[in-house]
Amino acid sequence: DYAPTPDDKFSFGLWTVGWQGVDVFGPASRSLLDPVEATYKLAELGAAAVTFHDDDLLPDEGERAATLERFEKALADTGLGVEMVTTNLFSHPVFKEGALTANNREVRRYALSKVLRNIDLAASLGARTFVLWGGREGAEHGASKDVQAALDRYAESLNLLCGYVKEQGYDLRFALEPKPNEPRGDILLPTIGHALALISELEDPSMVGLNPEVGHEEMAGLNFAHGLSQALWHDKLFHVDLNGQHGPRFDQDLRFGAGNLRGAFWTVDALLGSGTSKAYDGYVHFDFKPPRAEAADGVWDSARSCMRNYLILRERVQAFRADPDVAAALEAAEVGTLSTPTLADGESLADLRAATYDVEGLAERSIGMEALDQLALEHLLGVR
Ligand code: 3MF
Ligand code: MG
Ligand code: MG
Ligand code: MG
Repeated sequence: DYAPTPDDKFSFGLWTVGWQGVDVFGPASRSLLDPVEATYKLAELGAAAVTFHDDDLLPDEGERAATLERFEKALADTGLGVEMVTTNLFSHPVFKEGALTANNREVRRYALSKVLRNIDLAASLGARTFVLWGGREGAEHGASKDVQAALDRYAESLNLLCGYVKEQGYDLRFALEPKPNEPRGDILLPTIGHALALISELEDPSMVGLNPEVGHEEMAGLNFAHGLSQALWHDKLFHVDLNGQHGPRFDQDLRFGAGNLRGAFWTVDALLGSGTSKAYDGYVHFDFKPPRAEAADGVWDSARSCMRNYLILRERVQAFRADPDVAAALEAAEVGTLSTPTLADGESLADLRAATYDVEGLAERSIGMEALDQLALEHLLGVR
């Protein structure tokens, strides 16, 4: 019956169900949801963990200790964990022109101090992943940002943060979350590929990976499942933000399964290791926004559906991968053959050049990929 259990490792950002519907054209449409109440409710729905930005849980400095105490009681009462913590470096106007890569040095120092404080909090709550989404790290104007200097500062910050985590002996890794635009006109590290490239330039690349989000890649017209597979190939899929998106437009943050449903099928397939490859074994984290039009009941319907849709899609994907007709179609499409090295053991490039190739025959060969894709579609539609 697609009922989630803690073994499914579903996790929710407290900011998701807590979103009050404030958008560019109007104020809140829903009243404030107490994050501690939300924690109890998410446990009741079947989640295994929650995540939060400092400002989601602890917006009020004066009530910090009391709120943390209530929150830790909720975790103890429900058995929920805190698997990831992140810092809000985008809402306060102090970050209007960037945080870790702001032109203004005082802003950069303040941003770093805010992250350090929350790393301590993350470690004290047992979180193993610290996500950094640089929503304000970017520009609207050409000359306003020296991109290479900004990347120097991004790398500097990450190196300092990794050094701090090691010095403290925390069991914590960083996950960068790419996004192409919104709120800035152009955000730095716009895609999975850009973020991977930056990580390879760090002092200790092993401590930094990715937190890719469905909608962020699809806003740029990219194939999310391919992005996940490449991140897995680099051993960099530290975390994931699942949601839904209808093609290139504003960041919709639909519930998982809404929007690009075929993309969602391949997303689950990629997370499960696409049949034979490296799989993701972290938390299945949802970063969505219950639509502004919904009232409180709709918020919980939306959260419930994220998990239900994941479980339905997981069942469809597993049925697809277990189907003997699919195995035959994969073989006809030579999918498995791609795992064979192009140059054989002991063979030289001279051998390869000296060989003869039936170019016309190869050009005319059948590839059978429409048949394979139709099988996937029929599994997705539930008719097989
Ligand atoms: C914005 C996002 C962010 C990040 C979050 C975690 C508010 O589009 O996706 O959610 O996921 O800041 O770092
Ligand atoms: Mg997002
Ligand atoms: Mg989004
Ligand atoms: Mg996100």
